[in-house]
Amino acid sequence: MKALLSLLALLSVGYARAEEPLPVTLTEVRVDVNGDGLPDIVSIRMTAGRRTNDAEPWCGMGDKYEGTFVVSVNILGVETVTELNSLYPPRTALWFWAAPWSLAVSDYNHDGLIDFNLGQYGACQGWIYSLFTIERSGKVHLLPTTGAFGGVFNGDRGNSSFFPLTRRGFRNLRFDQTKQVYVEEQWEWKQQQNRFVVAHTRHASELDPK
Ligand SMILES: [Ca+2]
Ligand SMILES: [Ca+2]
Repeated sequence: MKALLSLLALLSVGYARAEEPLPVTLTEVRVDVNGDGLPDIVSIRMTAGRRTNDAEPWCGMGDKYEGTFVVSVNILGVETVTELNSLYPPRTALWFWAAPWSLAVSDYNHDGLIDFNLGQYGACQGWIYSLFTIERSGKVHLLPTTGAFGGVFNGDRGNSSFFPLTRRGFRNLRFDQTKQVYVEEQWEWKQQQNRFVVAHTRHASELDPK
């Protein structure tokens, strides 16, 4: 009996769990989006797809949601929904870790509108974070960068990462595989180019792994 249970447990790994009713809310944050002083609700939801425990041995293995996602912005009971997948460069699918997480909301480009970021697998050394902004109406747009896949490569490997703000943008830490050092990047928003660019870099040699 014990052997049978072990076999069943083994077989269940890598298969979709029991279906959860859609949409599934992955995370939700209260933040004032339209500047009226009242908190609004920003949610990330999966509208189609599955929850799966990926047992393949790679840096993206684990319990995750994979499929089609939206961001919902609820302002005084009025909901605006923006599809997320189409805001990304073409990919096979988006996925997010199933474990509880917080959406990193901040004003990364200092224009007074709330922004947030979402991470997707980049490499074992980090995830690629795309930045998005929320109009006062609740509509969401991508804030492109000059980085890989129009995002920011960061040593974090979570669904969303809090980038420390700087005077003109935000700070990011990534691992340079070629030079085997951590690099600190200062990202700034360039209005004329309509994207974030790296304004300064610094090798964070004191953080070199030894
Ligand atoms: Ca509000
Ligand atoms: Ca902003």
